[in-house]
Amino acid sequence: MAGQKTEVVIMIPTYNEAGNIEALVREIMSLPLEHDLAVLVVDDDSPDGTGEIVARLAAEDARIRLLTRTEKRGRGLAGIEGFRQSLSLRADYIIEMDGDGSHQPRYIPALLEQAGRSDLVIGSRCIQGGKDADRPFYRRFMTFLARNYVRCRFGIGVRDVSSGFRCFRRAVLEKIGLDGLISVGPSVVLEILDRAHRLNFRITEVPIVFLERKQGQTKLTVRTLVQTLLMTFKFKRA
Ligand SMILES: Nc1nc2c(ncn2[C@@H]2O[C@H](COP(=O)(O)OP(=O)(O)O)[C@@H](O)[C@H]2O)c(=O)[nH]1
Ligand SMILES: [Mg+2]
Repeated sequence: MAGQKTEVVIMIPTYNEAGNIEALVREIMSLPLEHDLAVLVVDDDSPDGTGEIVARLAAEDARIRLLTRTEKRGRGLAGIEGFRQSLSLRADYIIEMDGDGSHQPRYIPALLEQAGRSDLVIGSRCIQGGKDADRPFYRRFMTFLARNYVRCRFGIGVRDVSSGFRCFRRAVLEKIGLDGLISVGPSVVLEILDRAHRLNFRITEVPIVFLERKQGQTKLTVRTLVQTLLMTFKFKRA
């Protein structure tokens, strides 16, 4: 990945996304961008064959990479390893996004554009122009409570604290200390935001319309949501 252009790595953690990943990766690779783009899929050895699909795509295009994890599974562990690898790929900007079709590649240019003016840009469902998927009332209510709880707990002005569609300047991931993160699961999204906020990085939001996942099932149950919130008590506040 040599050259003068800005290097962007799109990091996608996956578990059982065989029905979604190929279309997503192809759409990302066809974006008209000035930057040098690489896609890194971090798959936890999904039983549905997600890894095999990505390996096939990677064989066709050197800008597509697969990192297969076979140790302990988890959205958090996968994301942390993916960020580490992204840094070693010399990325200037690292974008994380879900592999289920909820996060649309068409917002990547807007995230990158805004990243010229701030350190961490969040794709936000909660600002003007943003929208969440049409979900059942109880699910939206849970999200509403969780989000506001986290905003109070962290004392943070960011609205969409739980968004996993975000663009980091390299320096953010270098300074937050990936090795010290304790999240195994989805709480990693909150833990990284908390650290970036406490290190006084400039955090801004750009609107995104979040779609319902295309195929397959969410791994987020009410139990995971509660576990995620409880994890915030364990984050190191040093
Ligand atoms: N590598 C890895 N990815 C995961 C794991 N759990 C979830 N993901 C991925 O993280 C993203 C978000 O997960 P999802 O189940 O859609 O959660 P939701 O969007 O909050 O309902 C998707 O791309 C998942 O495939 C995991 O244990 N390991
Ligand atoms: Mg999802």
